Amino acid sequence: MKQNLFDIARLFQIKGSPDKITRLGNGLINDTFLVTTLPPDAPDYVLQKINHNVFKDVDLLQDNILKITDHIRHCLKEKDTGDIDRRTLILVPTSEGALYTVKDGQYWRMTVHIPRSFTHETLTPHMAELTGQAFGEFHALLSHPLAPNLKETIPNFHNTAFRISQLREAIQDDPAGRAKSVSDLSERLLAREEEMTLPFHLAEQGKLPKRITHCDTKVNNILFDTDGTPLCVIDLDTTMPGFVLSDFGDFLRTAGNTGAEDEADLSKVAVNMDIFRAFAKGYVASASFLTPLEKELLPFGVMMLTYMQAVRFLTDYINGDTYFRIDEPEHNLRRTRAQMKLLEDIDRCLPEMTDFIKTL
Ligand code: GN1
Ligand code: MG
Repeated sequence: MKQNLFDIARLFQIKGSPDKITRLGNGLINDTFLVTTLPPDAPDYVLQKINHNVFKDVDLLQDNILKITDHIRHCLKEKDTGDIDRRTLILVPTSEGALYTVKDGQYWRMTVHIPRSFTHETLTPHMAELTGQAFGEFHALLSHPLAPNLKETIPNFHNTAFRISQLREAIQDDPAGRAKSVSDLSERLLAREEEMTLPFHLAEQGKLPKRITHCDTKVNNILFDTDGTPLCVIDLDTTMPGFVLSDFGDFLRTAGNTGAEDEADLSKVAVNMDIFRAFAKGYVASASFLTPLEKELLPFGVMMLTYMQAVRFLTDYINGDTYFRIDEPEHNLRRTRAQMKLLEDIDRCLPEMTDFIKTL
């Protein structure tokens, strides 16, 4: 495998020669590796095996990412922000000039590793406020009149009704014979269908706009500088039309949880209101485009994204773990329980979140 990775890395236009290749990050979909190179002053790279089962149209995927990063780079140049090469991803083409390569049926791509950048699983309130600002700016850049037109890399990705229909289908087909053992969980989730599809009805009535959103704003999908300031939004695979409440919610589902996404000890899982307030303050301050309804629905987003993630983890458990990477046999069930515990606490905190948003 190792030798193989070196061969794959050499298919791309890299400077220096690959020295070490190690696993990077903890994404649940793609396999990511850090390629360090020699001589030491040559750039390092991030090599990724794209999950082709999840991303069916890799041309579209890579084309979207190129459009997004080109647009962000262009805007940052205009604003004269400086340090541009650390503020947006740079795709590395193959020696044939392609944005990805296929070897033995596997899809691979590469980006330049951003020097002195780090991911964090937990943030201080100050970091959360700066991250809120950073996501507000990210949305603003992609709401810009010159922003690219992006197509959906995964159709219905954050469509709650679609995710619920996938859960129903899994229960019906029950391919792993697990549906009955988790019927208490699925019943609790299915009972909230109406409530959780609200934004889609508002959009149908023309009341809620779709904008370009990231659709995977987990706290570990943003890179921070050595001093803890946000540098660059990464994992752009699902950047596509959506509701801003999705991105707001998905960030707080992860950074605003006092426990881990897959926490086994449910007593550790709760809403961290300090992180909620800090992130909301930063986000609302920089997301100058928000309509009053979009702003009002931000706390709803925290609830909806946590709900949808519980539905998706439970669906995958019932289907026999075919979608998310698992590290142990009952991992998706553990994740489901942790998300459902968080959802309970979000229900409790929702009035407080709503009141706070009104003060901004
Ligand atoms: C996946 O790839 P990663 O780990 O950043 C998933 C997200 C989920 C997340 C849950 C394409 O994100 O939608 O919210 O896991 N990405 C895809 O941790 O399904
Ligand atoms: Mg990721």
